[in-house]
Amino acid sequence: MSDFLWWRDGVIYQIYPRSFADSNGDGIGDLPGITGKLDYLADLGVDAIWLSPINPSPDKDFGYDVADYKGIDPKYGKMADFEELVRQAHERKIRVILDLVMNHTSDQHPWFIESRSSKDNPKRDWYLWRTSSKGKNAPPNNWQSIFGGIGWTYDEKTGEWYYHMFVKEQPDLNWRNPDVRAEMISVFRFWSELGVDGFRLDVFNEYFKDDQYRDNPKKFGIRPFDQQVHIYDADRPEMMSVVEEIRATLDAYPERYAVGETFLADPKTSAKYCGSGKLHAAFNFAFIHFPWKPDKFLKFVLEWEATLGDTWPNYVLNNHDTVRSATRFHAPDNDERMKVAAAMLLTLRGTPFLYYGEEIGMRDIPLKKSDLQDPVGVTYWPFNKGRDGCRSPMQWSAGANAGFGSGKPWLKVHPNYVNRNVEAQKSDPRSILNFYRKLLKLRKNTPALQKGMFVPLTYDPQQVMGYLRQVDGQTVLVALNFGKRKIKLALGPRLNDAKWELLLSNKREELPKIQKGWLHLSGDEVCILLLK
Ligand code: TEU
Ligand code: CA
Repeated sequence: MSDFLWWRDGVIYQIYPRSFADSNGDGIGDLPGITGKLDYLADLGVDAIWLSPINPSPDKDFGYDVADYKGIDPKYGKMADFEELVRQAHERKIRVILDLVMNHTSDQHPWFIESRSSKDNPKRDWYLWRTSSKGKNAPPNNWQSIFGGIGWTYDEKTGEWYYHMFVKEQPDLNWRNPDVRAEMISVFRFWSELGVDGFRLDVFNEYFKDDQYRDNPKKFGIRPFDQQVHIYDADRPEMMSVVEEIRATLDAYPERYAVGETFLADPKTSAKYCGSGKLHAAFNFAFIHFPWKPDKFLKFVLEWEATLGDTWPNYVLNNHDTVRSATRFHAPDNDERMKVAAAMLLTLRGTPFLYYGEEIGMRDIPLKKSDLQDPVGVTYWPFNKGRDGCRSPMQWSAGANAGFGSGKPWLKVHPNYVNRNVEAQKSDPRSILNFYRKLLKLRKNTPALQKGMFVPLTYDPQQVMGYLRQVDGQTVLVALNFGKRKIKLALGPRLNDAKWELLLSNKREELPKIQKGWLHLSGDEVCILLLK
């Protein structure tokens, strides 16, 4: 297709670099490891990879505490390794997206080390320093850290508090300082010059906080963080002009892309930051919170489509902060349910984001307290076990360490790797991996599945979801049975006499029974049909 636009029509695959492939046996995934797997990714059929942060980081939040925005952490490789990764990815028509964490830095960033050194240091104003009327005995206001405890840390040396939405080793930057802003914009240019195609903006709508530092109003909630309405510590109006500046910066290069991670957001909030002159896309994480019930998904799709207007949607079932979908949906080991989930994600109108291992149906690793690495788990255990579960090493083979690398991995491998791994699934025509490959290929070759409008059909909200995708005279029907039992999907009178061709199913090789406007599906079945 001549008008193919990679971030709109393609599929984006998130890699958690620590856990993808370890080339030098130190137990930590790295850039040469990723480069070595590009053929695998090309064969899978993805159009772009998004790398969770690879900048130098003391890893208090595993890369989301950055100590140098223009460098590569030596544990992941050298700048030359990154350039080689970009070159080889581009050779395979795979775009590269970097994760920029600009709400906060590491407390080991030279800027913060300077900033905390004295009140009159030129970098003092680069962070959010405040005094409190109660001195060291009480923080300047009621803002909380989402990772637990109050959002302020008292600094003995200068007798002031600094603010951090996340752990205390992640001080928030002062985006009102023009030097901070200019420095951050230069980061976009730096990586764009190196050929980076897109950016994922970590908690971008959190960059500004209330300039008067007012207390958040109270509401009912379990954790102290949830007992507040976050009107003064997020989504401040000043953000809009930064969004515009980011877009203008990227538009100086061809086909660059920015997707924002909207913090604490409903669809409306995510949508307002997107569109022409603003971000290309912003995440909404609704899908991550739903049980395996079609009505929830369909209702959200309709709301998201309506809210976005002419902004292109995106859909996410998994990322590095969330229990994996196969675990969340209590998917049986045969993977048929996860094939239905895959078909939904890859046939809705919008950019699908896959998370490494999703394509082989990886599950969360079971965690003991002694396994914990993530600060969220450390704080909230056992009420919340944190995010280590979904970050375990990619399962490449049944060999040592699941083929991840020769050294002991930084996080344990899921014991199911013996059977659930890339190598085993490659040679099994019925595997979930091969189903993903077929889906991605079908999507690539079917304009209606990429660009087509989304037309929901009547549905049984408890079990089945059906919709059409239509563009330029091509109509594709997607029928998804979320249940274990066989069921009929009503196609409606307009499609009563339609003739169909089977494009893809996980349960059959020939057309399903279609009678008097009813399509018959077996349990856990996906059917994708082309209108003749
Ligand atoms: O996430 C922001 C965010 O909302 C999550 O941290 C969420 O609060 C958490 O997962 C609940 O358990 C982004 C990154 O995706 C995350 O990995 C970072 O830890 C965080 O920002 C700070 O940079
Ligand atoms: Ca390594």
